[in-house]
Amino acid sequence: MKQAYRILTNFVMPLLIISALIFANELGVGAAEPGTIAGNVKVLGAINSANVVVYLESVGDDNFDAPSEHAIMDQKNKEYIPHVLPIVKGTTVDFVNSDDGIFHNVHAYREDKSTIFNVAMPFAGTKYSRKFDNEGEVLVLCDKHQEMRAYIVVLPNPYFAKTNKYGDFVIKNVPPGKYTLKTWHENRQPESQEIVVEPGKITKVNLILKEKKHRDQKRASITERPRFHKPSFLNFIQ
Ligand SMILES: [Cu+2]
Repeated sequence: MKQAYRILTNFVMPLLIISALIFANELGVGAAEPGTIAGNVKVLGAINSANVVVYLESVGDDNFDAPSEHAIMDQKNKEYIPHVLPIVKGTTVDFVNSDDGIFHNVHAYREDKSTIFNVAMPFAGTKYSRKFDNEGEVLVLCDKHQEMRAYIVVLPNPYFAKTNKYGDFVIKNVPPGKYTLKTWHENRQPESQEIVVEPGKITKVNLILKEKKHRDQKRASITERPRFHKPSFLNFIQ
């Protein structure tokens, strides 16, 4: 009897506890509660502090499924809406023409000014879907209307936010850990900050994006309108 008890306490019980822990881990029980990153980015010298993309440079191995839901880039009143569209890599964007009787196109460029694609959007209701797998900034123009300009910012993970006009942003459900938080803005140098996210807590971040200086000219030239437009529409270039 004594020996049976010893087997139970020394062998069976620990085994049961270990199996229970493995099971709990698989269920996500005991996984650290996520945290929140909230703060403000001031864009000095700009009309307002909107359209700053705030994101985490890397989270784990950055291996995240893209959302099945498509993002939308609308062409309305000769404007791209939204002006800045942050997405996680692998997301499909639906480009839509909502302008009755206006012939638009969507001309998308890589950061090196080479064309990613150039498609005609001849009438209201035209839709073109495109998946973005490569991280980085995509400049979106319309060859017909100089004022039409937008940016798609393709990010490594889903932990990002876009500032409102006051510069406020919130990134929710962030796994606890140490990260490098970075900014993207269409004509400001990126800023970065090392941060720590703790379970169930809010990490506060305040950043300032300074005005462009002459040494920022290189960056400015990237966002200039490229001058080598292909004149023909309806050509789908990979
Ligand atoms: Cu247009």
